[in-house]
Amino acid sequence: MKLLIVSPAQKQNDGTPLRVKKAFLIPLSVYLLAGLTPREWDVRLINDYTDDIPFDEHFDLVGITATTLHSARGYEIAERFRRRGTKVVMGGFHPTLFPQEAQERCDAIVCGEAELVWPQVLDDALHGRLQKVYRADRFCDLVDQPTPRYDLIDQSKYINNVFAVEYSRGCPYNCEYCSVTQFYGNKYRFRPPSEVVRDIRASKQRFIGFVDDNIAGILPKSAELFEALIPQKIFWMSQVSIRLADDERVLALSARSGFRYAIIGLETLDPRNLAEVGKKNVNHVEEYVAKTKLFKKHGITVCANLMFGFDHDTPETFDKTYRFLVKNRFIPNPYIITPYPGTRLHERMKDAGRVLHHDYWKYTSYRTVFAPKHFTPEQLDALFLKFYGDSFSLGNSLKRFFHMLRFKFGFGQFMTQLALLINSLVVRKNVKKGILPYY
Ligand code: B12
Ligand code: SF4
Repeated sequence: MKLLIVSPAQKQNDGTPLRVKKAFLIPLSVYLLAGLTPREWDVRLINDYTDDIPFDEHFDLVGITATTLHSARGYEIAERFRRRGTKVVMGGFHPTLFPQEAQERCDAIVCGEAELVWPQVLDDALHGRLQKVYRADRFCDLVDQPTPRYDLIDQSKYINNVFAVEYSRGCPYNCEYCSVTQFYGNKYRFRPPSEVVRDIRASKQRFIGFVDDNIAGILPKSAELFEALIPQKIFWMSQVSIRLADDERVLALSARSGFRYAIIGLETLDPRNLAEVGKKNVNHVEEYVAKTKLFKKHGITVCANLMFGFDHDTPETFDKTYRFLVKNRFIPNPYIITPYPGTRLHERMKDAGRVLHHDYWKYTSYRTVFAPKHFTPEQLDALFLKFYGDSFSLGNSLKRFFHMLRFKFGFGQFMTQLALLINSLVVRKNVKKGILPYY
């Protein structure tokens, strides 16, 4: 029995899928799905960004993972396989949060996590009785997870050999624009640290990228993981909330366990925006500088996730944020706020007639898809791109490189900063070309 699992690429402006020699990060879902598949299946994994899709080969089942941005390309792939009679199942955030559309374009969809339903899907496919919708009736308990099939990764296809590993699922917060709590509900779950360590060892890598939304949502649980990571002598990165700095002991522990790159959702410098999107219980603007300094003090580089286009943003917001960013030497990760289907933001925008279109392949978070309050969509796009380009100027990238070396100097720190500098140069090139900086 032959199974193909595909992670689709984003589409470019001309509608064709983006092709690159090397992608940034390894998509964990496909490797985990392969790990969940019984060994009697012959599994082939394709990252559409870097690999050609074997449309002419025979497969007993094709699985496609899709977030909203990737859904249109996912449907194209589904259609090509279905035309030759191959059954296609789609899973992931988009079919879960917007099942109507995916149901029409695939033979089956999986709503929610694969763990509890995937064996059934495979068995049904084998016996020719695939159902239209599979929905897990509860969340899995994240214990006894199989190791993702890291052995199937072709490292030559990635810019960074940062292997994706997961500790937690979900988030204790529920911001208006975010799909995470819609997908995972209010449950914030953790894997046993021993199983995380098992996966890290299986990856045989020293650079690990946790794909958690917030690796420090409950500090004592984070501390358990960090303790277990210390003997592994790895370097790692993750998204994390600024609240990790509330307990410097745990923050220091994270640094000892190899935490080198923290992606923190600062989002905005305007507290009114935070209130509007339900994030004021997580972020307090007046403490951004002091709290992030604590991260740096422990040798952790801070990448600031920022969003533009909130209802209180004006053109001046870009200048103010740029000055703040340069002064504090944060690596920026800017987005335009985007009403992804299934989120509360989408409902609010739709009710107000502010959603401009439903071409989801354009929902990149790098272009405006709704009517902003104090900009025209074109103006917001233009200011955003200028902000992006300016933030990643060569001068700013070099300043950030030297800045962190002042906080802590050592071989590990030097190599981290060098890798970040190289990444910055690639991002800069991508933004200039008008394509998504990360994929
Ligand atoms: C890591 C990550 C990234 C990384 C890595 C991407 C990569 N190559 O994998 C980077 C930083 C590059 C990234 C970028 C972006 N991301 Co991102 N990312 C994530 C994050 C934090 C984790 C993804 C992950 O690996 N999870 C672990 C795996 C195991 O979970 P999973 O993929 O959901 O798979 C499970 C189920 O969904 C299901 N499943 C999934 N696929 C399939 C397929 C089949 C056949 C079946 C049966 C089941 C199944 O089973 C799996 C196991 O239970 C998620 C948030 C999240 N918690 O998922 C956001 C998330 C997916 N990203 C999001 C977005 C919007 C983006 C960006 C567009 C920009 C942005 N605003 O961040 C870009 C697009 C990049 C691009 N060009 O492709 C949104 C998507 C929203 C939506 N509704 O589509 C999310 C949900 C974040 C959010 N807060 O809303 N991202
Ligand atoms: S804190 Fe982050 S992951 Fe959690 S709901 Fe808000 S945006 Fe989503």
